[in-house]
Amino acid sequence: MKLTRTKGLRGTISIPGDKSISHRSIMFGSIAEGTTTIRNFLMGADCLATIDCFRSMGIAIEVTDKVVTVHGKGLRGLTKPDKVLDVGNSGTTTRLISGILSGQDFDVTLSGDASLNSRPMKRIMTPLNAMGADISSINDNGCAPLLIRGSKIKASHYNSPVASAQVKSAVLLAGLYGDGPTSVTEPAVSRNHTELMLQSFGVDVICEGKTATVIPPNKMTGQDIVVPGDISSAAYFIVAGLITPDSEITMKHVGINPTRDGIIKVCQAMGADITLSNVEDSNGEPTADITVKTSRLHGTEIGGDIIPTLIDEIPIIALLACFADGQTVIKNAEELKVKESNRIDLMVNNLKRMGADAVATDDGMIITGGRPLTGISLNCKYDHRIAMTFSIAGINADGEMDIEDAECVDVSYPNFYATLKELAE
Ligand code: SPQ
Repeated sequence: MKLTRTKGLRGTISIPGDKSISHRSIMFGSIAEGTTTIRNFLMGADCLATIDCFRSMGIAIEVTDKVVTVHGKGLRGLTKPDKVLDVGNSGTTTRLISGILSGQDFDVTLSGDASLNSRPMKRIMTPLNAMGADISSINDNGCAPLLIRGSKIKASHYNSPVASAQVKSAVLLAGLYGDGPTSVTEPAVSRNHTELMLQSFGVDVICEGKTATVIPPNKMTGQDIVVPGDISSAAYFIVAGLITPDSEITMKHVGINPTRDGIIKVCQAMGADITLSNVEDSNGEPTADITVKTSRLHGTEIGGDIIPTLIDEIPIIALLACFADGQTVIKNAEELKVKESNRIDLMVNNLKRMGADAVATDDGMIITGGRPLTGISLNCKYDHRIAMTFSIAGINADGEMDIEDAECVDVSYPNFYATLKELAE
């Protein structure tokens, strides 16, 4: 994909469904009784992998343009797949499904692409195995492929060393099959979609400060879900609207759950012209229309408890910082090293290649804004968030930006380039 400087991104767009919520809607619909309907489901490659996994375990899932319908079979209704479950590029699929599969009465093997199979899985194996699960790394390297042997799950409390919704969710989902309440305490609150959606499916989930507790239910009941627009996808157009001259973009019906809205707070702290309107509730998830206009920005410091609320937005925030006056310091973000790529290295190295003043630190980066950027040729290691970030960089740079593996945006935002083109016209 080749991109060159663009001016005046203008228009009103809808943002595809939230990836985290879409995954959970398929998983919980499958183990609930009755039908779950899902509107604005994200048809990205990661969520389609989750659908395929549950179809392989005997769940009928119909997909049309407008609605996905899951015919749930209850907590004990999954059946042994006759092949290895292919989790593709998706960490969420792998880690959440592992929690559910821990408590089944059959064995399963999970495997993904090269990036997925190099991401750390000990972080879920350790707490799940402590609950009585039997999960092993087939190559004995703490990564997928994983062999999960269905087991009896014991109620448990886990003090998680990382603020990770995937770790928290894996433990809580195994806890659905436990012999008593299971709780997780994290160092900072990570996204809470699992807790909110389990509650809407009728599960007793108690959230107190940094601890979430699940009480094993007798059953879960199918729901009608409308998935909010994904704030992590909106983030590319929030930043594009702020840094591209002569721009004004409105994004409709975007999720603004406080465990995900760190990007909005950071934009405000940097002096951005960003407004929220039409605030509504969608199955317990708050949503709003977000409008941004080209803005004069200044640097800021980002660290501590806000990090889990914007972890996937740090690549695009790093680009934003290149267009702000002064220094932006991002710290406590070491989790970026274990995403689809090492996002600290990939961002800093390539921003530097474009001419930016960017320095990698052990747990983040320091960026001093104001230097002009020039297009480069880039391989994103198939990381969708890196590809979208450098696409927005490319339309704000001199020369030509060439992204070799741009098709990886399909993981979370299949229409990304079409929407970018629409706004530029
Ligand atoms: O699913 P995957 O590949 O892990 O996706 C990412 C992303 O950038 O889309 C992370 F690479 O999002 C994670 C996010 O970083 C999705 C997620 C969830 O749905 O629970 C939680 C976060 O990960 P973690 O490790 O902090 O729990």
